[in-house]
Amino acid sequence: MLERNAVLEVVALLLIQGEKVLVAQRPKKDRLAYKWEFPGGKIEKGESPEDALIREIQEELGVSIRVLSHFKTIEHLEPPVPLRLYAYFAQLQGGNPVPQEQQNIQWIPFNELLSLDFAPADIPLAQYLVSYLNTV
Ligand code: 523
Repeated sequence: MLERNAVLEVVALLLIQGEKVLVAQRPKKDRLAYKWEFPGGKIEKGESPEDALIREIQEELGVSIRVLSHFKTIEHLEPPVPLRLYAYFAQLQGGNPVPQEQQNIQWIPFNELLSLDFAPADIPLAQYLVSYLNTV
């Protein structure tokens, strides 16, 4: 049970292939219906962020990943769901992501990323990512 005012700890995947990055659209019944996000989900009790990301991506996209490095932690502390979003670069271990929970996914070119209608916490993350990608 989430405590009042507790901050939800969430992980997000930054998966890059060529000049594209993978994004997912939240399902329609959701509070953030149709918003785009970097795939991931809640860290469970006792789980490391890396393990949470591996588990979430297997559940949501049916693929295993290797976590490479932490990129940024975004604090989006506004109600109704204050959250801390830990974003990691990772690579696929084989296979291609296939949505397991009826969500839409797409590989979007870096230069189109900021035109997506992102969930609030993912907006600054996308901005940091584009800035970073422009320097490498
Ligand atoms: N976000 C978010 N951005 C983002 C993710 C992965 C999650 O803003 N990139 C938010 C959306 C929800 C909360 O974090 O408010 C939890 O994400 P969710 O619902 O994808 O976590 P799951 O998959 O662990 O949740 P269940 O479907 O309930 O298991």
